[in-house]
Amino acid sequence: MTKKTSTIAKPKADATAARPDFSRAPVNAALTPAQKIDLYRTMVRIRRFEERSLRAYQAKKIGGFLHLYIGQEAVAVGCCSLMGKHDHVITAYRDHGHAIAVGMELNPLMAELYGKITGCSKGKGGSMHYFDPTRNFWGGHGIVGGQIPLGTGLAYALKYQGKKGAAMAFMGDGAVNQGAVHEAYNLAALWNLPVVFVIENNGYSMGTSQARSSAGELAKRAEGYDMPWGQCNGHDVYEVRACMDKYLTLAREESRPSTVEIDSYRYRGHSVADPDNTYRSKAEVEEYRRTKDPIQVFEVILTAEGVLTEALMEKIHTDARAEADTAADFAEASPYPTVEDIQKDVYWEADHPTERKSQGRLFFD
Ligand SMILES: Cc1ncc(C[n+]2csc(CCOP(=O)(O)OP(=O)(O)O)c2C)c(N)n1
Ligand SMILES: [Mg+2]
Repeated sequence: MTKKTSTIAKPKADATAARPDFSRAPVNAALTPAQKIDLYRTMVRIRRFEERSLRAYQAKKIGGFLHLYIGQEAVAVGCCSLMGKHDHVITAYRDHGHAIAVGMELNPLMAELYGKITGCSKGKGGSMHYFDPTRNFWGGHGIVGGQIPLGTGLAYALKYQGKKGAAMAFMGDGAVNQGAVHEAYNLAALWNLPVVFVIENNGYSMGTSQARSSAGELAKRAEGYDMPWGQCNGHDVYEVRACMDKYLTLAREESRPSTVEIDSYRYRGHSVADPDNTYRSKAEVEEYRRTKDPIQVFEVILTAEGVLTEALMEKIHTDARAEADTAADFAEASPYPTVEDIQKDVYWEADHPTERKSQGRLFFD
């Protein structure tokens, strides 16, 4: 194997600029050095996985959609790192970061992108439909805002079953304009459900900026439903954790819903097939990369804390690259689903014909 030169971007002047210090928030002060490195490693693994998947897409190994999360890693990692046994996560189609942050392995994730039977959804879901019920991860949904009523249902189940947990229902800034989101807000508030609605505000819904599509403060709409709400910067994983801890505790301890808007940015196009230069400038993207990249920001913080060294940083990136390459090899070597597999896992009734009680036709001929 050829030796790769390091591609770690050295922290630039602006990434090191003074920021509010969230390291002392109780939820961060309680972290061990190893746990802090784990947060950093998970962000790096997400990025390396996605960079590798982009190369596979460009090599025509992956079909369909591929919505990259690059630039937003601190949001999923910060939120999911707070999960307890009874906490649940549901999100939209930009789901790779959340899947890795809840602990899913890279092999079945990459295989899913390749449409292989070894994928986490047996190759039938693709990029937008990662699932892992064993890790309380409920997808991966393609209909904008469609996951929000489902996430509210996860919270309803927790309350119904008397479990002390919270559901985190993630959505983009574009999704807050969907009617279903408001129906979900209403029921969550009316029934005091333990859900945190997380708006990942990356500034754009496809090619439409927030300024061109949405009136007012997005999180503030929660006020109309008497729900508490908050906002935070999603470029600093410590800040995400400090903010989300408050609202998750409210959900778990008092069964109160809330809305949290997390400011973020995506560096890539809406999906890899979309042109990216028609609605924002290269300078804008570059400015975010230079000043707010979540991985670089955390590198600066952990280096100042004496937790991260240059050598360890290098090793984490090298290992993550190798892990992503291994996942691509695994996906390549895996078989496709067979024709017989196509109609499996679609309807419970079709997979359990002897127990079926419903009438009618399940599939078209
Ligand atoms: C109901 C519905 N309308 C339109 C679309 C097409 N569509 C896919 S993604 C998207 C933009 C959503 O933007 P946002 O919620 O900000 O999420 P982001 O892509 O930024 O993560 C649109 C309009 C869809 N998938 N579902
Ligand atoms: Mg958006």
